[in-house]
Amino acid sequence: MTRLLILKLGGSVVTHKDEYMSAHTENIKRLAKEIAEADSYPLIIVHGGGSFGHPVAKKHRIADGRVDESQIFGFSETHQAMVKLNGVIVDILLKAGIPAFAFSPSSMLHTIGKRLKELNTGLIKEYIDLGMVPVLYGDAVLDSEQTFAILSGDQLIIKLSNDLGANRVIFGLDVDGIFTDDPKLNPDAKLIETFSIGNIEANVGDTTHTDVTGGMRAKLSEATEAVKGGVKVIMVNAFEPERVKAALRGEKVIGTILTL
Ligand code: ATP
Ligand code: IP8
Repeated sequence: MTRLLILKLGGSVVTHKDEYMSAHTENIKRLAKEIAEADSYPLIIVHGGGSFGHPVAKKHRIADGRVDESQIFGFSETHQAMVKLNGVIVDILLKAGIPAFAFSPSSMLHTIGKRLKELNTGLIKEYIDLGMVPVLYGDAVLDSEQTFAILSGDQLIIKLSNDLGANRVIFGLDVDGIFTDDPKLNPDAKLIETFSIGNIEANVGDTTHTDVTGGMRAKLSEATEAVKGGVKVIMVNAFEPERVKAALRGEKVIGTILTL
C-alpha cells in the first residue's frame, strides 16, 4: 500500500499525563479537525496509553509478565483503561467526519517475549479498502513466554508499517521532535531536524511521565526498524496547531525526520 500513512498519537498528546485517566479532549478535538482537513488517506491511527494504560499497568506489574494470580484482574483493568481512552478518541474522530474504526490489539495478536512477531494485517487491510480508518492502541496482550505483556503503540505501528508497506509514519509528540537532550529537563537542548538513526551524539532518555514501555529511547529503537525498511519517519509536536496536518499532507514542517 504505497500511499499508506500511519499516525501515532502519543499518550502525552491524547491524555493529561499527570492526571490519572484524564483524556485531553480539547487537543484530541483539534487533532481530529486537522486530520479531517488533511484529507490524506489511506490512514491508520495508533494511540498511546498516557495516564490511562501506564499507571494501571505499572500498579499491577503487567509489563514483566505473570508473577501471581492477583495480576489477572489488573491485566483486565489495564486493557479496560485503554478501551476507555480509545472510546473517547474514536467518538471524537467520528464526530469530525473521519470513518474511524476501533481495533483491539489484544483480540487479534499476542507477543512472544514482549515482541510482536506476527500480525494479521489482512483484516485491517479489508477495512482500509472499505475507506475506513483503523484506530489501534498500545494494549495489555497475551504473551507466549511470560503469559502477558504490554505491547506499546510504537512497536505496533512499526509492525503495521513494515507489513503493510507504509509510505510515511508520523509520530505526534508533546515536544518538537528529537533534541540533543530531553528538552523538558535541559533548556539548552537543540532540535535535531534530520536525525540519523546511528546518531550517538543525542542524549535520548525515557520520559518525565510514568511509562512502562520505555519512553523516547524505546520509540527511537522501534522507529529504527521502519527507517531500515525504507519508510519515511517524521516526529512532530502534536500540541502545535497545523503541524500534524502538514505532516499528513507531506508538507515541510518543524520536526525531526529520521534517516539511515
Ligand atoms: P506514550 O508512550 O504514552 O504514547 P508518548 O509517545 O507521548 O508517550 P513519551 O514516551 O512521553 O511519548 O516520550 C516523549 C518524551 O520523551 C518527551 O516528552 C521528552 O520529555 C522525552 N525525551 C527524552 N529524551 C528526549 C530527546 N532527546 N528529545 C526529545 N524528547 C526526549
Ligand atoms: O503508550 C502502552 O502503549 P504506549 C499501552 O504506546 C499501555 O507505549 C497499556 C500501557
